[in-house]
Amino acid sequence: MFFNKQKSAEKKKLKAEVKLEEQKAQELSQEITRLQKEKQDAPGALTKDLRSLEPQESGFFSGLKKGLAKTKGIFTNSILSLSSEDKADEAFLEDLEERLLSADLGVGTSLKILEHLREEVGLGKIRTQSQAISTLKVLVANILDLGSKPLPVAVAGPTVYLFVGVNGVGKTTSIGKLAAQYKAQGKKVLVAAGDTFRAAAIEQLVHWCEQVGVDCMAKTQGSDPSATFFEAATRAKEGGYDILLCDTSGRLHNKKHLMDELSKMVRSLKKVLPTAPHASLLVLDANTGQNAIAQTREFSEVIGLDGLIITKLDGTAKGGVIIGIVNEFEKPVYFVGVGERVEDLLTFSAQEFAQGLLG
Ligand SMILES: Nc1nc2c(ncn2[C@@H]2O[C@H](COP(=O)(O)OP(=O)(O)OP(=O)(O)O)[C@@H](O)[C@H]2O)c(=O)[nH]1
Ligand SMILES: [Mg+2]
Repeated sequence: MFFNKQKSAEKKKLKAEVKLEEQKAQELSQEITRLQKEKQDAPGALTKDLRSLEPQESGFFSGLKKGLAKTKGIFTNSILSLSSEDKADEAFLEDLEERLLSADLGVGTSLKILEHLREEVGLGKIRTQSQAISTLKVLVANILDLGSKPLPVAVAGPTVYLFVGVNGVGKTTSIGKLAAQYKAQGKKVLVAAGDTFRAAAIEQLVHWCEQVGVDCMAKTQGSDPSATFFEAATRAKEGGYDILLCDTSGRLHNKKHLMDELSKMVRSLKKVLPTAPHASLLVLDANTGQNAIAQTREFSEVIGLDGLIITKLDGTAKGGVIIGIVNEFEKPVYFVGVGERVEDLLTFSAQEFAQGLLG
């Protein structure tokens, strides 16, 4: 009897492992397609039409659903369609832990969750697998709520947001999407092109601003981004703008001189608007995995981050990285990117995210 039980637990575990491997293979092939597409798009990226600007059907929930589809895949199959009869035994908890690690929550966060679940199982508060999943949902929502607070706004004058992050994470695209949202709310928006390294970067931002219909403050390639921000802040203040969104060039978090440049940009904004930037937002690509932790730490040390934007959730099964980062840094996530279209930037909600992932 005992051996039969053990055998069936082993079988179950093996099956779950096979499923996980299949999931990983699928993910890899999708990543290859994505990289091929990015390469194809690169030269013409600036002229790429913002198909997105045409009104689309997808609302908030379908957006989140689409964005979380791949990560959710890790938890679906057996785990979210459990019968309330199934016992939350050790084999189940081990399987769950594997899945949390595959969704890239990170070792520390996965262990914290599992410790809590095991404790509740030990106390008899959790008996069945579906009870364990319900508790997991609450735990995830609670972690995501850590450090959550509203996006700061200026008491008077323009509100300034500074966007930072490593190369290619989606800073410029997120600014374009946000500019569209603020404009739709009737706000007067100015965007500053602080990525002066490449002419193409300035053109990309100008293109977004034209498509969205907001003003852009851009100087020539090679000019000092701090000077651009000084002029943009002056224009925002004198021109009665509500919002100033500042784009910066992608920089490696471990390159000291590039990181120091950010402090100079902040000082430059403060010369005109002493309380600016009202939020320094780190943009992270959800595909980055656990390296996002190192990026958050370094940027936080240099400019004291106020919050996070996590992009490209739609392209990854590793969306659980959000849970790991919030658990570690207790920084609010303000927006998530779920695609390339203008409406594919969603205001983050811990409850909805937990529900979308495990519901
Ligand atoms: N699928 C998907 N693609 C995204 C998302 N956000 C941005 N992208 C794409 O990612 C690529 C890079 O985006 P950018 O906005 O140029 O990134 P960046 O951080 O400004 O890059 P650098 O300025 O070079 O550092 C573009 O092809 C975007 O369309 C997202 O949420 N989902
Ligand atoms: Mg950019």
